[in-house]
Amino acid sequence: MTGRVVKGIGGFYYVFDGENTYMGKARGNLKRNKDLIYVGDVVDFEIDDNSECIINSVLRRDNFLIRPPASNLEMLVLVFAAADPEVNFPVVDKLLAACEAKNIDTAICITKGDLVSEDKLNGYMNVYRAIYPTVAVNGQTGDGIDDLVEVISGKSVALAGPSGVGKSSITNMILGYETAATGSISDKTMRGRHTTRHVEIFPLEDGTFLYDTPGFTSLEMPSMDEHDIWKLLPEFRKLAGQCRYSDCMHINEPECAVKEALVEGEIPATRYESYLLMTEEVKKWHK
Ligand SMILES: Nc1nc2c(ncn2[C@@H]2O[C@H](COP(=O)(O)OP(=O)(O)OP(=O)(O)O)[C@@H](O)[C@H]2O)c(=O)[nH]1
Ligand SMILES: [Mg+2]
Ligand SMILES: [Zn+2]
Repeated sequence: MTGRVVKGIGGFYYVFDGENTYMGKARGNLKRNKDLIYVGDVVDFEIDDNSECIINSVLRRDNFLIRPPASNLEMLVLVFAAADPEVNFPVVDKLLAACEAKNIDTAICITKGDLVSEDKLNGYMNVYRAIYPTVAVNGQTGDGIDDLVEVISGKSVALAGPSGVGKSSITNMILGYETAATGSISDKTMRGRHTTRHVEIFPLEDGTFLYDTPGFTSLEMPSMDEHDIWKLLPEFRKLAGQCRYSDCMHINEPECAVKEALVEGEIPATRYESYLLMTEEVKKWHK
């Protein structure tokens, strides 16, 4: 049988075959390396006498991220809050860069607009709206959720971002009445815990596979050439070839189109600062 791994906890996996979800384990040869199965993997499995699944092999893993740990993503929605917690742009921009490196489409979802002025919320939206689909959603009232659903509909899409920004609230909101049946979210509420500890995929009626993922506070840059980092920022990439030097890193060079765009306000200061931090971090790796 063929199915999709929708959850994995301590060596147990949940596999969804389009109709039912089976709990079980992976074959010994797969288990030896505990990172060998990702939530999101399409797997070949069989059912044993106890109605438990045994995963035989991974059939498809088009892509994967280490943080959040998930595979076969068509889109990642970077969720961050306008306040509580305060936005950490370097972390946001690093995850966006990681998706660029892996060719995973991204969208931006900003929550908790109710906690800040309209100007402040718009300021956050303006950092990203020129480069990625950008929506504002209230995870408590559901305002804006339709805009998000429009962006993600039919895709394998992960909600990812810092802890406490409202990823699970949004997941609940999109699931609607189905939420109770899924168990894990109501479990969490019953225990009074609000932190998601495992990636979980919720298959929706319209073919969307919605991944709720645990929050994180930091991210490491992948090992890569420092000269290539600017290519992971779409608004920098757009200016390729317009600097005086063809190998311009957009830091200290004269007649740099990126720095001109920064001065003009076409490139947001936070994005440029994130770029400098990413470059510094990668340089440190190489020392
Ligand atoms: N004021 C306000 N609160 C919100 C909004 N969205 C979510 N919250 C609240 O923020 C808190 C955290 O929400 P969660 O959905 O658990 O956040 P999460 O991103 O899943 O967090 P982790 O699982 O730890 O990564 C909850 O108390 C929510 O009710 C919003 O738009 N406005
Ligand atoms: Mg959560
Ligand atoms: Zn330049």
